[in-house]
Order: sequence, then structure tokens, then C-alpha cells
Amino acid sequence: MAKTCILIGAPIDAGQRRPGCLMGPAAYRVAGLAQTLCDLGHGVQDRGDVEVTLALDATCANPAVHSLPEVVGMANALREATDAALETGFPIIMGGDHSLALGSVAGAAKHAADKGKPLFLLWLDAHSDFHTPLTTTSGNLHGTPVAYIIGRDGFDAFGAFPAPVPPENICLFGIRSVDPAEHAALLIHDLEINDMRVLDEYGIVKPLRDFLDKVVAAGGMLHVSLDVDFLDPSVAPAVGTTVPGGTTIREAHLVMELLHESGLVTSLDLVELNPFLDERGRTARLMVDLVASLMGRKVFDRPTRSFG
Ligand code: 6HN
Ligand code: MN
Ligand code: MN
Ligand code: MN
Repeated sequence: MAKTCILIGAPIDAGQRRPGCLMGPAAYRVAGLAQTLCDLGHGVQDRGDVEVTLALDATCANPAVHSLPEVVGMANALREATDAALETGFPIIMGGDHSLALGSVAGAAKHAADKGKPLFLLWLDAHSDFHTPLTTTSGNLHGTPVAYIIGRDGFDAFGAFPAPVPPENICLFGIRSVDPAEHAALLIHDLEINDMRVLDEYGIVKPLRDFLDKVVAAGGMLHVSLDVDFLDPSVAPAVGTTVPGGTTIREAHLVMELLHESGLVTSLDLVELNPFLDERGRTARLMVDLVASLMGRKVFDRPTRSFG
């Protein structure tokens, strides 16, 4: 079904320390994201990059945390922009580092709550991003959104999360790097964790379909947050936080194709692309190709063949 895709640029790299993600939205535009979506029959509105007002009075008790005014400012702007875009279309947030999900998912959660629907979250990432501003040792706020989204303490500077997402509605998929404090916290919150160990044994299809079945049963909305480091660094080098042992190009496309077939996805983040680290645009182009699969590109337009 044709959608109205609403592109929202979120140029931020203050959620971590390596400059470059700021150029992410520009790279997606150069790589032809809008034209790719048009070619698939979708409508496209590019709303440009969000305007950020720095939250200059934001403070945090953990001295390691840096760039709070920038990250809170971006979160405030994106919460509004994502909620507003959901009124008329399918928001695609072009990042920017993963701290932007402190805003985009808040907007999606507010929108879902206003419509009386549960929100589900698929987190495609090498990392669990489950620190709070009080537990992070790197001080990089891109490692915190999932904790904010379930309503953990320590996020005073961001304001209360609009409608905390129950941990059971969150699926971490592809993870292979978890810090000790995140690990301890994940043991006491009931998120669905499909780490690479699980994907090695069961493959992509079964774990993902099980999660999607839950979304269907609940009549939920589904936000997908795609971190470039979900992919193996050998195929997606343009990211500051490479972790070996990630998904292949084909596995990532399969995730996207299954998501398309489900018809469940209502909003999308593209995060952590650092064009300064790319090789002749290959990571940016791969990300655009993955969005194409999510939005319906296929080799043959026919039902999937059954081998049963
Ligand atoms: N990401 N756990 C590490 C940290 O610094 O807190 C890495 C975070 C990576 C963040 O994937 O968006
Ligand atoms: Mn991440
Ligand atoms: Mn709304
Ligand atoms: Mn990551």
C-alpha cells in the first residue's frame, strides 16, 4: 500500500564523541532516499532538518555525561516532529546518532497513546542502549534511549517519557555488545532479547515473526530503530561504534522484507551513519536499499514460495 513518507532530518552527533553523524541527513539525500521511495510508488515530503533550541539549563548528576543541552534540544524537537508527522504519514527520521531516539520514540509513544494503541519497538543494533544518564561511563547519551523509553529513572533533564513502553513490547535484535551496568539492568527488565547468539541458532525469521505476531495480536503500532552497526562493519563501515560479527547484507534485507510483508511498521529511525567514515557512499547506499526493502522493493512481486 502506498504511503506518504515524511523525511525528517536530525543532524546530531553530540550523543557520542566522534564528529560526522551530523552529515547523515545530507548523505541520505545525496544517496537518493526520496527518489527511491517515489520509484516504489510512495508519496514523499522532505520536511528538512529539525530546528533545535539548546536546553541550556539541562543538568545531570553524572559528570561523565556531555552535550546534554544539544541532546535534550534535539529530543524536544523530534518528539514534536515525529508525533506531528504520524498524523498524516510515515515518518522516517534521518540521523544523526542514536540519541535522537530519545525524541523520535517519545513522539511515537505519545501519538500511539493518544490513539489508544500500544506501541511496540524493534531495536536493530549491535548495542542494547540501556544505560541511564546515571549509569553511563562513556557519558555518550546515544547509549541510553531504550532505558528512557521504558521509563527508568535518571532522565530528569528530558522530562517524563510520555507513555512508557512496556519492556515486553521491546525487541532488541542483533545485539552483541552490552556494558556491565546494562547487563545487570536487562536481567531485571523483561525485554525480548534476540542477541547474535539467538540469531546464529534460529536465524532471522522465527525470532522476528514471533515478535511481529505479538504486535498483530495487540493491534499495536511499531517503531523500528535501525542503527548502522546492526550490520557487520565489513559491509557497513560508516559508523563510529563498529562491532564485528554483525548481520550480513542478506540477513538485514530479510528483516526488512519480513517487516514489509507484516504491514505493521508505522515509523522508522535511521541512525549512526557517519558519512565521514564511509567508503565511496557504500554504507549510505546500503541503508537506502534497506529502506527500499522495508517499503516494498522485491525481485518478484508474488507471494513468498512455500517449501513446506
Ligand atoms: N549506540 N555501550 C556503549 C556506551 O558508550 O554506552 C556504546 C553505546 C553505543 C550506542 O549503539 O547507539
Ligand atoms: Mn544504537
Ligand atoms: Mn499525534
Ligand atoms: Mn549501536
